[in-house]
Amino acid sequence: MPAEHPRIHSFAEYEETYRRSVENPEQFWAEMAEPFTWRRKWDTVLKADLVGGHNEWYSGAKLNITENCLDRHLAKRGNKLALIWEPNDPKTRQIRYTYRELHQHVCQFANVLLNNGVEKGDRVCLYMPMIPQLAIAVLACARIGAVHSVIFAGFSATAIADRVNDAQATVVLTSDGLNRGPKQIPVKRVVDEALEHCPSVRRVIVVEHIGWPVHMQEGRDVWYHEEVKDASKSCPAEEMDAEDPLFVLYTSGSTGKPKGVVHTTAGYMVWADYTFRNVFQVQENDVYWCTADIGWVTGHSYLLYGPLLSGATTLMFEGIPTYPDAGRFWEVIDKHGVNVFYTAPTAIRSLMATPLDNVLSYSLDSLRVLGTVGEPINEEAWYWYHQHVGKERCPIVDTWWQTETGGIMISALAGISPLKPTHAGQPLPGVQPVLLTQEGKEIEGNDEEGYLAIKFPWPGMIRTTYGDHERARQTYFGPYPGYYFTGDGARRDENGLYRIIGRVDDVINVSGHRFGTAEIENAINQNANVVESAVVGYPHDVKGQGIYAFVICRDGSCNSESDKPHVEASIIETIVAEIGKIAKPDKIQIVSGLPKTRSGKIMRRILRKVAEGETSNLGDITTLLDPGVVDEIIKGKK
Ligand code: 6R9
Repeated sequence: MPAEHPRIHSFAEYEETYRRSVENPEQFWAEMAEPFTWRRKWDTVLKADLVGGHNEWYSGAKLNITENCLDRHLAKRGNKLALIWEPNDPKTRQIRYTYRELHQHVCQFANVLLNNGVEKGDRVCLYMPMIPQLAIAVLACARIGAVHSVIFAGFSATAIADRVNDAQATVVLTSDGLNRGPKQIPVKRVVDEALEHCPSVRRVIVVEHIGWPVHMQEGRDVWYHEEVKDASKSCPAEEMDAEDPLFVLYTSGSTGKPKGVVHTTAGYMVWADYTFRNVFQVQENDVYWCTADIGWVTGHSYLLYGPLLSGATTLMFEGIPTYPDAGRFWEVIDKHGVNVFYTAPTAIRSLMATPLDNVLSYSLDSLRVLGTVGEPINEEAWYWYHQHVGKERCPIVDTWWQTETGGIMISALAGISPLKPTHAGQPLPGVQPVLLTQEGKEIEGNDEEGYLAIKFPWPGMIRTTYGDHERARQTYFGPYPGYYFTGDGARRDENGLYRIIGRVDDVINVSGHRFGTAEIENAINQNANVVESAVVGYPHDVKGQGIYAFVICRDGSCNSESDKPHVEASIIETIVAEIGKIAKPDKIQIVSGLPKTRSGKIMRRILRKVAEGETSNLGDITTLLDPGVVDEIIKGKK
């Protein structure tokens, strides 16, 4: 019988635990790691390097994360539900797997991967709808030591190709199509288009999901159901080093090209489990639901790994919050008796905008804990969530973290810590946040604002960016040597609670999804009509931030007002092809020039103010090469 993991039960215990975790981190994290299944224990708990970014946790240990997600639970929880799948269409069949069944499915697909020549260390890309096979495949990769790289199924063929090529993946898993509310999308076709440019891929495994006809390329493509049919339901887990990569997940930064954030095995495991148990305080018989897609980090850590490591029952939802109507989330909560619910502020805001009856017609009696993630939650949305969903009895944990942090960093512990709307709260044990001045000086005391950085390693931290460590070093450890730099600005209130204000770099957060302004500009500049563009974020009621693009057109391509709609539509088409629909700008303004300094730098500060509608206070514009363009831009504001 596995030892049970300790959990924090009271605020006094939190304070004591936090103190211990900071005073003696190595001893603390050794204790927290103890109850897992290890093939071999570590030699060293931590090798820290916040300058070069070469941090290691539990070096020398051997393990397999799936033995900890699955095998470890079989004796006690073999017949407990591990995964509940709720389909897009509420009238179609749900699927439920016990821990024992999930274990068998994972082993079976692990054997399929092995039969198809996948070896330890190979990269496997997954471009899939939110269906059980995606969860199974992620775990199957981990079972055999292949590195999974899930690509959100809204990305375009070009974006897939970029990621597959960067990771040099040999195998891709996809499906015939996907359901998204009332729509069906031919996923395999998108993959086919991408793979024309991906010479490393030699096998595509296709799940039959919506029954659409697909083209199967001879010698490359095989059907999931055919491969699985005769595969054995047992598969010994590959023995992995603590620091062997577990997955790569691409995320946007302030430069043009998305980076492959690499997480490794042992530290990520300990972190996902520790943060899940303590933040959400999930109880043995709870049903837990995280609405994130597995294509994002939240789906990795809090739909799959965290809950399964803790032996919880996790719900996976294929659909969208507004199908068949805007009461779907609440209907699913009542139907499955969901106790803990974790979603994004953008979803809350979009549902708030629909008639209140959508939520009031459900009991929501089962709910005990609510959570949010991905972006700052505004006060109005917080109170609506608290009142109408949580019926003023459920604590809301506002969890701040990033793809790079692997798991939650700053958050209340449900039912334990004080709550303050719009504040993420206090750091979890092991997390040592600081506020820095722009020059990198630590700001002491409370009631202060600054750049959020972390001054000590934690087990779930990013290890590198795939294939290019220098990029990770420069991005995260370069700006302030000795600190991990988050890219976020934050405020510490008079009681030491953190409030995340937003990005301080050129990253826009649209509905909780990150985009680099340079990434969108690169896409726009692919359009034949475009000479140059500049993209900024602006406040948006539902999405948090909207995308505002200022575009200069080539001579002759946009001569009159009547040309504009056509050019704008063509720019949108280019962005959808280069990145995907999720990066569609909300506003495009065609301009004849951009505000630039004499050295040729675009002054985004000015464009941001214009986009925000704050044109009365543009600050100093005398350093501009041509201050005249500013007037024109203000006049043409959308
Ligand atoms: C988990 C995730 C990370 C960025 C992060 C910050 C923003 C996330 C937040 C939040 C305010 C919260 N962010 N959680 N801002 N309050 N509770 O979202 O990862 O996609 O990498 O985004 O999201 O700006 O830097 P990722």
